[in-house]
Amino acid sequence: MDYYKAINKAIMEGETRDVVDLTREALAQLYPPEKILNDGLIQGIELVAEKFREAELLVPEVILSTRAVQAGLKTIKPYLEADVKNKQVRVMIGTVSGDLHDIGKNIIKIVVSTLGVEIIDLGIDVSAEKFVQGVLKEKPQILMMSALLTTTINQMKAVIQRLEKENLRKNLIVFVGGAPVTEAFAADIGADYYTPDSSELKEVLEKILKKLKTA
Ligand code: B12
Repeated sequence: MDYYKAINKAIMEGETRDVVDLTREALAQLYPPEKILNDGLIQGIELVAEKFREAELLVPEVILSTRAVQAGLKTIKPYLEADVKNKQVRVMIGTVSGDLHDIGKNIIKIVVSTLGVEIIDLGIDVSAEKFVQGVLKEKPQILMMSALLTTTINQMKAVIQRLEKENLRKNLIVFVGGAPVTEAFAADIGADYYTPDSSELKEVLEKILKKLKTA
């Protein structure tokens, strides 16, 4: 049985129970957790995104697929926990104000957690004020913002401007991402890094963590 394809299919059909069962079975049969995440879960929701774009799936179906993939992510998470320890590094993450999309953010969160850092998740629809208060309170070294709507990506700029105003920007490394975000946009709003997906993010972050450790 091709577990990856079976997980893809179960996500597309919005079958939460099947996604969880197939993920557990694949884990029990010692399929690599990273491959289950990438080729099973991420690939599955990307296929849903494609079908939604082509109007082959409707919002209620997408919501079922969202539930299914989130349950799969929850199942796989403990198997991706880090063996390296970078607990002295704190990463804060959130989806910007007006935006409720969190599948990508949650994937990023899981991948980042495999590097052993501490993660503080502010959730979805996070206002600039809430980001600023979060940074003040938790003092993360890294801030990650996600946005999926062309109408909400400008919130990232608003957050960066607020951080600058409060004098919190200088010692903070800011990552931005999400489907409508581009390298040029990230540079334009004054973010430090943009990566299109989680695998590239992991590489960039590994380098940053090394630097932070020696600093
Ligand atoms: C699932 C989905 C929903 C779900 C969200 C459920 C949830 N809990 O997230 C529901 C049904 C609720 C929804 C609602 C809406 N959605 Co919607 N949605 C999608 C859909 C189909 C998939 C998004 C997704 O999860 N992709 C899979 C994940 C894995 O990919 P990702 O999020 O891009 O994340 C990856 C990268 O971008 C990156 N990344 C993400 N964040 C970050 C952060 C950092 C720091 C980094 C480095 C990287 C990074 O890494 C991730 C992993 O590889 C997209 C279609 C699409 N093609 O993207 C539309 C889409 C984003 N939605 C859209 C719209 C318009 C809406 C609605 C306004 C209503 C509607 N008409 O559908 C509402 C808005 C609600 C709101 N206020 O936010 C549009 C946006 C258009 C635009 N140009 O702005 C899209 C593109 C669909 C379309 N073509 O019309 N949506």
